Amino acid sequence: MENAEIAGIFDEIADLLELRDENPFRIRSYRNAAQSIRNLSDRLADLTDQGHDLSAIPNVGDATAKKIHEILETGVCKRLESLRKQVPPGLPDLMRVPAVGPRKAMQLHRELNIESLEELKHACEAHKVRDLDGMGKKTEETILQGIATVQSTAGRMLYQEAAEHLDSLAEHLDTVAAIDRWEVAGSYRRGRETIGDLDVLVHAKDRTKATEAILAYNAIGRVIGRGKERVSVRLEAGLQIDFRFFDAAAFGAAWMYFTGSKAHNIRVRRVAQENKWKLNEYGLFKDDHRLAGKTEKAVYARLDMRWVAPELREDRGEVEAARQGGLPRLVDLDDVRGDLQCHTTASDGKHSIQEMAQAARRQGFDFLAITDHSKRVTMANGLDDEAARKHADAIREADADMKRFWLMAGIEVDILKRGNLDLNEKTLTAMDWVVASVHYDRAMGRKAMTDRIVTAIASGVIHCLGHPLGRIIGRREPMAVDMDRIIEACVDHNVCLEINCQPDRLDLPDTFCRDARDAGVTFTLGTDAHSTDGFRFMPLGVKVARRGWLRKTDVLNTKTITALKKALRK
Ligand code: DGT
Ligand code: CA
Ligand code: CA
Ligand code: ZN
Repeated sequence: MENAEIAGIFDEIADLLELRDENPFRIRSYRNAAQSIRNLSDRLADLTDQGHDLSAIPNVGDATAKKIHEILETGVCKRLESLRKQVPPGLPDLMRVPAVGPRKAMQLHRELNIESLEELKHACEAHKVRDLDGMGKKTEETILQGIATVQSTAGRMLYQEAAEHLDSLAEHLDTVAAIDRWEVAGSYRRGRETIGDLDVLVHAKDRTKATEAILAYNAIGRVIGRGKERVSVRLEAGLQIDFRFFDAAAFGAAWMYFTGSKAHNIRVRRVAQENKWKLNEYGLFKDDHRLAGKTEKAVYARLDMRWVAPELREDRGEVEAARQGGLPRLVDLDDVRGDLQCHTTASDGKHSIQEMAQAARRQGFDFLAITDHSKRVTMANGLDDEAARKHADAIREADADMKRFWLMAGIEVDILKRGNLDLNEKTLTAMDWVVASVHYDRAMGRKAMTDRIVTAIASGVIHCLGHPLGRIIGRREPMAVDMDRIIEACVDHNVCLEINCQPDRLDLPDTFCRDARDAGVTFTLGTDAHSTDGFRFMPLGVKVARRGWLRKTDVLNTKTITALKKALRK
């Protein structure tokens, strides 16, 4: 069982407790535990096997540790099972809709007998919801929008969660002697933010033996289909995995075909057709003669194309670029020298300045910006002017102790309702690094929200706009803004756009990165780490950057300390 599933159990317990209107502190503690577990870089199952004390994990007390052991041993949590019986089954689903909290969910159930997202959708469309106490036309519209958000990711999994499942699967596959080679393809290889299913290609001399070995994997819940060419399974956690067998002579063509995207494939196939050739998952063919197929490179090359990085294979102009030698040289994880957003115990982080700095250094970073919240974010214990300045002093003191490393005194300052900033100018100009973000009062029109953000960008005291669209994948819609105006303002005032690396944010999303890049915007990568484990999300941000066609020069984090200092003086 993976950490994400265990975290999911605690989140569900919290949801159910909320529906039952129980002690808010207890609810909070389950949520915090879920969050900590998601951020953990070690698998709970491994920690347990190695005899570690789980209650040493932040936000995991003795009672929670006991539940984790129970879940790992039995696969279920009794507390959850009994809570489930006390609440109508569809209600937790309703609560996944952004505008629907526990109180509204109960009310919808009580007064309209609604038990599922579908029923809620129908009720909204039939305008039955607007007449309920405390709701109205606006609520109804917001709920409908929220249902669309939830449904757009229904049946899909966050990239990071799929990555954890794949890591465990990889350990298993690597021990199977019958498998000569295996590779992952599909949306996962292209680095999409959510994954429908995993596609795995296998080369094995003895396919029967390989199939037996694959099916012995202990996280499999159900075998969906099994044949000579293919095995499909569903993990207990719900993720489907399609394994397909190919010979070495076709492996490259197959990898290309199943990496997709479908739209990319169709375009490449057209290039083949221009030559009266045929391209499929077995190779590139002239009549029955295979021209290429062993490697992707060979297939692309035979088509007179450069090899296209998987992240670009979305039919956004990459095929033309590959034919004309116009593909960008994409930024790489190895180019990244530091992290420009993280939190410490000064606001809502779990570790101290020193602990975060040491962890960043272990990660191989040369610099780290500590960017705790400002006071408006009361839930996170945000800092006021005085506290922010003192914190900056403490950061610089810690920095003085670290050789060849720059610990940057920074802040994540809140952008208030009218675009003014939550801390005064004197505080902000004294910082090495200022990220500005919207966290509250998100419900305003597109024009007003754009004005608000542009005002902050034009303040002359911020370096970077944090998580620009404020979306949470599958849970919260991106804010409605005029991205063109924001991009223009960023260029005019030399302000960066952040790519936030949190698995459920990945914000700015890839599709916007390219426009901003073309306009001349510089980007930053921020893991937004809230604990020392959080730095490991950097690769996710890099994937987004690559999908957005960004080069090394487009990303501020790739600079050396000296070059970064120079850039900031400008
Ligand atoms: P997902 O699983 O929804 O996150 O997205 P993908 O892209 O992994 O899609 P999936 O698993 O249905 O198929 C994997 C790849 O196989 C897909 O990206 C392209 C290729 N493929 C699947 N069906 C077709 C097809 O009908 N035509 C072409 N040209 N390619 C296909
Ligand atoms: Ca797939
Ligand atoms: Ca598939
Ligand atoms: Zn933030």
